[in-house]
Amino acid sequence: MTTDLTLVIANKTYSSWSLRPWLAMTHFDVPFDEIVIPLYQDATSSEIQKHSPAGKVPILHHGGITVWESLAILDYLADAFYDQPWWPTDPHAKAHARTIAAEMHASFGALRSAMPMNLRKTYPARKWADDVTKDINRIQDLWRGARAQFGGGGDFLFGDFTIADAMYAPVVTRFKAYAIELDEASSAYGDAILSLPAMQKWTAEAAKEPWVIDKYGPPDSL
Ligand SMILES: N[C@@H](CCC(=O)N[C@@H](CS)C(=O)NCC(=O)O)C(=O)O
Repeated sequence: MTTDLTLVIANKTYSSWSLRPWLAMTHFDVPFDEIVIPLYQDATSSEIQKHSPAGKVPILHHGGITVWESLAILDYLADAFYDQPWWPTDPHAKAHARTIAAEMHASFGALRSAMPMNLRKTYPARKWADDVTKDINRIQDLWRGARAQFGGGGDFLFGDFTIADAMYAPVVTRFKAYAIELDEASSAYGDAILSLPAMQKWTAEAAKEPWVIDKYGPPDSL
């Protein structure tokens, strides 16, 4: 397919930041071409630099416009394809959705470095350092709070799927892979994310990838 939108991403198995815009674009049926640049290869950095001097994926090209940073890409898409409900419409819900999406973008470093996303591996339950436990608890508080206040009509943080869900989807996969025990509302929310057809498509495509990053260990199936 050739479209005027190209999303540059990294391996679906490992690239949590790439998942965010890919998931929302696929969920909202926005047609796009994708370029996958595998991480930790000799040419990774030079290949990414061809698309953005910031040197990180995801990167979106739309005609002559280039956007990088996952949250900026999602916000750009919400403006460009305004006929789709990328954000909640109610102003209070939208303000909250933007806030918790930004919190995800800016925070949870302890959790992200302790639990790299790896869609082809599961790990036994273990005790986590205090800063990781703090992140796990904060995220569940955010999910429970959004669901209780704004989630009424659907399975997602603000009822229907929005950018806020796209931002937290990689965390859902981490909680599953690392056997994190969740409260009931967070567990149900995680199931809703994992059941999304777009999420299942990404996971199925990850399973077929040829690359293995040694430092993250062999896939479970090998
Ligand atoms: N804040 C950035 C983070 C992007 C990021 O860290 N991407 C990783 C892949 S998940 C990357 O491009 N790594 C390649 C490198 O650092 O060479 C965003 O939200 O897009």
